[in-house]
Amino acid sequence: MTQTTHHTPDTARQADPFPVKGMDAVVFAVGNAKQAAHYYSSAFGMQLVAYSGPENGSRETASYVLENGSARFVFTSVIKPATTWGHFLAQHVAEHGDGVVDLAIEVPDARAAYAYAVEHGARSVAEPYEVKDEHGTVVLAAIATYGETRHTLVDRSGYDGPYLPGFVAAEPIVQPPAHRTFQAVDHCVGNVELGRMNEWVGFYNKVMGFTNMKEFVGDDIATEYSALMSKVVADGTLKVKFPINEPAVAKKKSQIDEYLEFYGGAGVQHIALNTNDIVQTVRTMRAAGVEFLNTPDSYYDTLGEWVGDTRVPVDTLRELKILADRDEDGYLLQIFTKPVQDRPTVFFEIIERHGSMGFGKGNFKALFEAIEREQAKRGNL
Ligand code: TYF
Ligand code: FE
Repeated sequence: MTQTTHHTPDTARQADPFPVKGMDAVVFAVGNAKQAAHYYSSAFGMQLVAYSGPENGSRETASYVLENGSARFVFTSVIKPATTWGHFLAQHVAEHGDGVVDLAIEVPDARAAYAYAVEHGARSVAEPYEVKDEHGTVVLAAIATYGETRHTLVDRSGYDGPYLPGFVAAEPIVQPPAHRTFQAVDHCVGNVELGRMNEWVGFYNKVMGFTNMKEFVGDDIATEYSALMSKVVADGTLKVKFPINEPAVAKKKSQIDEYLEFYGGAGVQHIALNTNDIVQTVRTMRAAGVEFLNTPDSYYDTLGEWVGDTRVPVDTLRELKILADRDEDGYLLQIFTKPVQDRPTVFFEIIERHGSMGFGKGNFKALFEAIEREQAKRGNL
């Protein structure tokens, strides 16, 4: 199957060694998927679209599939002492708490993608296999990435059901908000152990042919205030973007060390979600009880001087604690939630892009200081 986009001529696409269509799903292993599905519906404004559990033949796990535009999250819990996949999920929750087990990527050919990845050094987690039901066939394969995280490679071109064969369609849990809170996954960030960032960047370079984006946090910023180093890899069309962070030895205890300690190793740190109206999204999510990081007034006192005009007046950014950044391509507006579970591990970012393909470099100081204030409250600074 061929696919064309406005950005990529057919010849370039054919030359792409590892073509991807985009993120397929972010799959979470959680202690209570039924309640997680409610939180992501009522607080994040997502819609339940599919379900798999004991009522339809899944004996050991219950899974809830939530969508918002093209963003798809899957929450899975184990419902009894289990074997194989169920055992892995139960162990994952016991070890890491609620967290991401799979950053699934949609590809035009899962067999070809898997073969390329394994040939280039990926560790196989699942050889290509087919699952089918009355809605059609999906081809799946999986490779390991950092920590206990995996990338399932999904070819769903032969399938027209609600998520995967074995899942049944489901209705929204609550009335969706009047304003759609977000519509796509922008990027998925991994935290890895001290000194291993370049190794994992190299992994994505080799295994998926991903290239490095220009934005990074180097030693200079790291020792000055961020206590982390970061590089971003992306596929040729920029539909899949994976920043990788490692702790830096700095003046303060790194937020990445705090994550690694409480998660029990490397794993997914944050998922960024695209919105067209961050003001409405933040109002909706705050009203539903989602907690965002605070930003001091001093940030807004000087913001206008360097960021210039944005769609949203500075006073509104100040009211809602939204950050802004500008580069040569345009600007972006962004905000970060506090961790969404008791462990100081996984959190979310809401991002509204206007031309900029960056990650908010201009905000790193304000952002990392806000994270450090939260770390200090937890006694981890
Ligand atoms: O994804 C990014 O790079 C931005 C900035 O611990 C960032 O969202 C980087 C590291 C971090 C929190 C945010
Ligand atoms: Fe981010």
